[in-house]
Amino acid sequence: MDEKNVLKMLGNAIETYDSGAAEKAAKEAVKSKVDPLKAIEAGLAPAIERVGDKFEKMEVYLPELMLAADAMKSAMTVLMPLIPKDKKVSKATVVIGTVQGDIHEIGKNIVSNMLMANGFDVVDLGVNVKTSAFVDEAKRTKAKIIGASALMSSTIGSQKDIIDYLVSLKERKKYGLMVGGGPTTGEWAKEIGADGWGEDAASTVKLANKLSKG
Ligand code: B12
Repeated sequence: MDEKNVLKMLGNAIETYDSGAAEKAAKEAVKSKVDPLKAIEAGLAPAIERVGDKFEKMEVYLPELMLAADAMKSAMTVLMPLIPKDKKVSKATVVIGTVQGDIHEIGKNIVSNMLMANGFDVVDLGVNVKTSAFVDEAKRTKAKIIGASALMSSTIGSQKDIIDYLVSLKERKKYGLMVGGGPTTGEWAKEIGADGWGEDAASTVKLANKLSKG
């Protein structure tokens, strides 16, 4: 199957909330040699965002959103392990997680995988991570970079909390802080004093490369 049709098949599976079809489409992507990251970012991600838009307009409800997320996971289970891991010496350790009060993990997981694939050691704290846990774990693992994901306007403030906490400990300069997730922007990152914003997995890798050198 050509790439365009594979991407369409992936998107359709998400928009019809069909986990079985999503897994099948992901296997088709592998068979057709579509780059796994492209399959995720150009096939699956735009589709789940379209479902999110329908949810916002109340054209679909939470159960559909959850089924779409499940379908996304089924496809990602096939695709994620195929992102090749870079076995070179670790560039730096990155502590990453989704902030307190927020359980969205799909984007954070994509970013984690891409960082690993590009030679970073990643400590993924999961979702609903306390502000202090980001910092404690960064200290424990001697991380150079902290990454905080937030998907809701009600939780992006926790990204600033991490920075304020580091400032209060007089440890702000020890870490490069990068933020990302749906409602965040480059302006937001600047406003809260973060060291950068990652719009997607590829730009996050570039940003992490820069921060690991700084
Ligand atoms: C899937 C989804 C869910 C799933 C999550 C499943 C899971 N395991 O993650 C479920 C169904 C559980 C869910 C629940 C809820 N959701 Co929801 N959800 C979404 C949806 C549709 C897609 C999010 C997603 O995965 N996008 C795809 C990924 C690939 O994109 P991404 O996360 O932005 O990540 C990319 C970049 O941002 C960046 N990035 C991400 N993280 C990081 C981190 C760093 C450090 C960096 C540098 C970069 C980076 O790289 C990623 C790869 O490209 C969005 C809609 C949307 N348009 O975002 C709503 C959305 C985020 N949800 C929303 C809401 C309201 C909720 C609920 C409150 C609903 C409810 N009434 O219960 C709950 C939240 C519960 C909670 N406490 O967290 C709203 C938030 C509104 C707002 N602005 O505040 C949205 C925007 C939907 C909407 N339009 O109304 N949701």
